Amino acid sequence: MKTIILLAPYFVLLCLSTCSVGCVDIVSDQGLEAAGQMASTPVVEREETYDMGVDGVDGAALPASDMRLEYVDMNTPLDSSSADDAQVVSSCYGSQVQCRGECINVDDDMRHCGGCDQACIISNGSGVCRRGRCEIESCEPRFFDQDNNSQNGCEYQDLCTPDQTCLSSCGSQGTSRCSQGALSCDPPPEICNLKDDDCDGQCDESSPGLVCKVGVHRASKVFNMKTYHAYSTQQATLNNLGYDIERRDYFYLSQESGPNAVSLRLCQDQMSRHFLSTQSDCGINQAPIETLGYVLPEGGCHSQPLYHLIQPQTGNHLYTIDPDEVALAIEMYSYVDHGTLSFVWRNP
Ligand SMILES: [Ca+2]
Ligand SMILES: [Ca+2]
Repeated sequence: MKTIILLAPYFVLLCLSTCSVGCVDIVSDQGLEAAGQMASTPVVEREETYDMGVDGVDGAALPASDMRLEYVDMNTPLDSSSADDAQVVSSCYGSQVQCRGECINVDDDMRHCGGCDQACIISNGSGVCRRGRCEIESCEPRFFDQDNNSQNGCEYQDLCTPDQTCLSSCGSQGTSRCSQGALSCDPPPEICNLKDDDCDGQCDESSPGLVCKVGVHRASKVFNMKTYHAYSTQQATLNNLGYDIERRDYFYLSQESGPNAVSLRLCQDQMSRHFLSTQSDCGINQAPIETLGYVLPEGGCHSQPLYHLIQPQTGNHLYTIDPDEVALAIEMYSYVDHGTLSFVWRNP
């Protein structure tokens, strides 16, 4: 079975006899083309299912010599404007199709993208018709296409507000940033404050243009066959007190104060022995020789203990960051452990 259209001779004859205005001659090929170009002129008078070789359903099938057969796409509604516009009978060339009386390349036409009357419109943005598909060209400010679906256009609206104060992942005060509608908090640059500001896991780390810590030299001298120690950030201070540098930059102090930080001072007792103290009067009601820097009595900021030992016979004060040296001083040189003075840093 094949669906075909029968053009009854009586309609042809009617046309032939009355053609003047608004009617075309469809007997000739030229007439068919003209019919296709006139959207309002009906080409099909009636249609029916025709079984070749058998009389019509109503028994009034006409001889082949008396009828005109026209095959059309039955998926296209005959009474719709687009169907009229996209008739098989067309004068358009190549891949163009006829839409509303115009020959259109539906591959790149914004009004007829991929087919007649399929306008390329992108919600909250602008589109472009490529190869018959309507694609997103750009989104309006603060709108984004997050699901890569052009059907719903730029569906996501960015409600994020940039350049606002926010809390970074390491607790510092950062600045809000918006990326594709997502809010994030950029940490600030590192500064000297005994905290990790840039969230890199390092506290007051040195970088070009930033030095937060100062090295403390360990010096010693021998007097009456006995060894004494002193500590200072200034080699000149130690030399003036009669000491020689034993370990340069043995440990580090912060140059800037911060939460829970206290000053570390170089002091001297009545017997001219030198020691370190976090007290402003050195704990002996004496003014310190100098303030060296800042330490953390409770630790933090990747600091480590500064151990304090005293040799009872000489009264020498020994400070070390090495637990092995603590054990050696006690075992070999009879030092007495005075615990942890405070917390300092091994590296700048
Ligand atoms: Ca840091
Ligand atoms: Ca810092």
